[in-house]
Amino acid sequence: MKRQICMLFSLLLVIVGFATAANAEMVTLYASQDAWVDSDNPSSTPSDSPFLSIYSSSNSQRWSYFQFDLSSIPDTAVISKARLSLYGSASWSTASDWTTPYNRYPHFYHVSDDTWIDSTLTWDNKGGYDSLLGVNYPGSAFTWSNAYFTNGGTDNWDEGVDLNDDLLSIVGLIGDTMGYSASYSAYSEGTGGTTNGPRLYLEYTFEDPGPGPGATVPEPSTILLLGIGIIGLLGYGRKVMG
Ligand SMILES: [Ca+2]
Ligand SMILES: [Ca+2]
Ligand SMILES: [Ca+2]
Repeated sequence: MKRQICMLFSLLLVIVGFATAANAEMVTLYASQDAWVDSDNPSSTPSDSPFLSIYSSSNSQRWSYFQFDLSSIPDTAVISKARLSLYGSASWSTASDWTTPYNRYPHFYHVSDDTWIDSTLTWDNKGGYDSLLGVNYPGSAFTWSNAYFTNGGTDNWDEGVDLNDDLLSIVGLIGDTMGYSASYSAYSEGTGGTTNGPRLYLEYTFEDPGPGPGATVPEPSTILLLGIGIIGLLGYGRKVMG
């Protein structure tokens, strides 16, 4: 009897594990528009062909804006993972300080105002930003690098709002370089398109995350459930065979 209960419990864990793992949908979205703005030329729209620019020094700033069309994702989806991926390279005025500090890397923030248009966006007419979504840690070689949204998901992003208005706007900037200059260039949607252009990788489920942090079942616990279940079944099988 004890063995049968054990086996039933193990089977249940396997089923729950598989169900949770199979639930996530993955999508790749390409930027529908992007643009950068320059504090040194506050009323003009710099060309983003081929590159977008994010730059900071003691007396000037460049910010890059991105927009993604979320209409393909159901309004009731719960985003479980998100990362903004860019193809570009970074440089800093002092090479020996490339690895630190954290502030010197491009930070990506959520922008509530979706009404901007990349052909007319300027430093003077740009909108503000609210929560930090993630930080990108690019190297000096031209390659892909990612800004993983906080905690792998969207703890700082009320995705319900953006899934309803169907647009996610993001700005990338380097807020504080502690007296050095820091620069990041990346392919724009206009030049890179679906080959090297900005993209957003999203993973979503339809689970209610429930109250409090960590209520969504994270991947490691799914694997753990599966693992415990399979070990339980193997153990039972061995006992029966022996
Ligand atoms: Ca553009
Ligand atoms: Ca929005
Ligand atoms: Ca929608």
